[in-house]
Amino acid sequence: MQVLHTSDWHAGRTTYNRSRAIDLDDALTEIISIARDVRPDAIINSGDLIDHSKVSHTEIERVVDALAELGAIAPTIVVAGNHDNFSQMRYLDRLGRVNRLYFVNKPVGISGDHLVIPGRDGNTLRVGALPFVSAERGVDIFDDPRQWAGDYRARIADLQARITAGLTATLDPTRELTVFAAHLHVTGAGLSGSERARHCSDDYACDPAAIPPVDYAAFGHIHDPQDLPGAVPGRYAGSPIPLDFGEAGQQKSITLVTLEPGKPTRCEPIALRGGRSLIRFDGSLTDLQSQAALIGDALCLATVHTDTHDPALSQRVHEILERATVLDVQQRVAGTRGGSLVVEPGTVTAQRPLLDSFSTYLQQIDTRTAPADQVMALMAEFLAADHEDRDPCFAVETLLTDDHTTEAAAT
Ligand SMILES: [Mn+2]
Repeated sequence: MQVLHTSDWHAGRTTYNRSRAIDLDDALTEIISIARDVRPDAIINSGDLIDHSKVSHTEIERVVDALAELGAIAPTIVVAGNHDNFSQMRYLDRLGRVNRLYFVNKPVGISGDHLVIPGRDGNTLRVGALPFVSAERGVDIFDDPRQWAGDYRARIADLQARITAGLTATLDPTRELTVFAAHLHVTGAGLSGSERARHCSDDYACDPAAIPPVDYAAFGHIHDPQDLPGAVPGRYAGSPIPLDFGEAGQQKSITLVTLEPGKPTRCEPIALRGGRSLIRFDGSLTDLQSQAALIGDALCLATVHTDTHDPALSQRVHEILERATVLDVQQRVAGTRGGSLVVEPGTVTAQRPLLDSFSTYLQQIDTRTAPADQVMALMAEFLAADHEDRDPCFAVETLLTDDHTTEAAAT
């Protein structure tokens, strides 16, 4: 049997505020065309279909179109990642099953509930799956929430052991093959720096020895395509495009897996174009001129060294790189101290000074439509949410969703 494994599409992703939709479109077109050529028995997407909870409907529509095309080629299984909207997965699953699309937002395979995919060669695939389990929200997944005390590694190992037991019960190894699909960070995997930092910390690192001993383990979460650490045959399929500069230069791919009872699994990465490249240029204007053709239509961060201050530098860079998307231009004047005026994401460590500066700024400009303390509270929540890598949460939002008829009647 053959399985095509892709992952981490991150629809709705932006890089330096620029949409990556055309890059993802290109990659999805390529993935669909590979799937048409290969005609696999199953397709697995191991999570992070969308980048965040507020992705536009247009971007979700693109993802749905691509999945519908894949579903027409072979049954397609999507396992929820840490960036996905778990509730959305629930209703997508109901609609999707009509079109051979399975959206998994809770562990599958513990109690004989694995997915069964018949192969054209007469063999059958049993698929167990483990979506991303957040340390905060995963509580209801475990038998006894009172035992959930933060030992993530042990809990995930236990879940994987139970999925293994379920998957291998009554298995006929002469005609049945097993696949385990998951969105997890396994200790020893090579990070790109563009994965959501909080969900790739040691708190979230799982034991490679705990991966179920299946014929193929289809993993998502890490963006650089690579073999799984440990002894089980498996891959991180990786993201189909470089999502950020941490992934610049990585050869993106999709993995074609060939499975045959009693034989070792064959994993073959098929290279993807990967959309436009991400390039950091560092040199003089003359260097830039000579490299312009090479930079082409890339998304480019340019650091340009000049002898004297050039106020029109940014314009010159844009003219030289007319096909590229110039994200940022930094000028380094000879003899002056280099230093970035731009605050790079992740470099702000102390939030307090930023809030203090904002307070000073507010005092200077004053507020018109809301009291200053309310504006400060909103800003504090924005900064805290950014620092903790979560969506901001405002008490006032509950007014939009809660039932306030009683209060309304009273006033
Ligand atoms: Mn991801």
